[in-house]
Amino acid sequence: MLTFCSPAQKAHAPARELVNGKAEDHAETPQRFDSVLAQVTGAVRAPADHGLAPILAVHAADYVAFLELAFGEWQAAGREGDAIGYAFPVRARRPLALDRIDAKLGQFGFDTVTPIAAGTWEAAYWGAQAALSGIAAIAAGEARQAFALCRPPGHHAGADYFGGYCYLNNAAIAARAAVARGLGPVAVLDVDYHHGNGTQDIFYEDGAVFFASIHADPRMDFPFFWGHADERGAGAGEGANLNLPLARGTGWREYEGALAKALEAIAAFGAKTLIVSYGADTFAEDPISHFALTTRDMQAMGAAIGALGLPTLTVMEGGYDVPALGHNVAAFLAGLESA
Ligand code: SP5
Ligand code: ZN
Repeated sequence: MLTFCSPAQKAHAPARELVNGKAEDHAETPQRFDSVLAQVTGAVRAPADHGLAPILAVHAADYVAFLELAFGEWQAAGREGDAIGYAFPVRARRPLALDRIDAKLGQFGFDTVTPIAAGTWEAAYWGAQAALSGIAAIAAGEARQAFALCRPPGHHAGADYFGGYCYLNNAAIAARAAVARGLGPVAVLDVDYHHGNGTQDIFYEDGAVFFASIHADPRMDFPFFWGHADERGAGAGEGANLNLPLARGTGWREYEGALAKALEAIAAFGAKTLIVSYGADTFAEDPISHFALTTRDMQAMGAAIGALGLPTLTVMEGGYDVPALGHNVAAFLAGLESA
């Protein structure tokens, strides 16, 4: 599988996340990148620089400027360590042009597990470029399938917010670029353990991109406030959003049924290009998640998705069992290629 990634993506290395009332070692580490890179087969290419325009086609300009400058402002405020907000506006208070870094961290972030560190912007930028390069390769007919080894992940980031270890929504940036290149209609299939709330929000009223997500029931798991089955899209996007929440403990037998429903809906939508937000945190041994898939199940998942026969870009999302991560990704990609 043709793979795109840049070593700059390892520049993001947040120390801790505040979760369950504790400061814990951050789960989304640079070692994840090495684990995956060690197992991919086929050519590995550095991403081309497509610039900010395709990022700004998804994300708000003030949000992107914030991301780029936040760590410097944090340091200028005399702070040590990574930037983390501590006060959040309840249900979108009126827009206020506040300058203080802590106000901006609250305005643009929605949790305390997503610090902005010294290399965050650089890593997120090059991850987005990797996804864009994958779409460029598919558009040019160089490859029918490609893999963007994005890190940090992207699917929890919305048009103007970060969270869930995500800053730029790589899958959404790739999807919008695919539409712009005439590769639509596009479907995004999100198989990370967590609901892809950012991707859902970005395309909620957009009929050009179908979003389907299979994830842990948000009544029990992050991100809680999105991912419920009754969220079906709105306006021009009504009916183009499909959430398939599953109970903790789900294994392949139940997962396979949900996957079949998602694939059927994507085919019915008439998608011509598929973007898969692939998270390996559905793995039984994942340290922060609660499904029960095996490495072999990852291959079956890939094969089922590959059977759609669509040009497909796989974008890396979560997966926190670092030693197993590369093997799970490789199994998924092998399944995808086998179809
Ligand atoms: C991309 C992605 O998979 N983001 C997941 C973000 C979920 N973060 C909050 C989950 C907290 C679970 N608690 C475990 C603490 C381990 N240090
Ligand atoms: Zn996840």
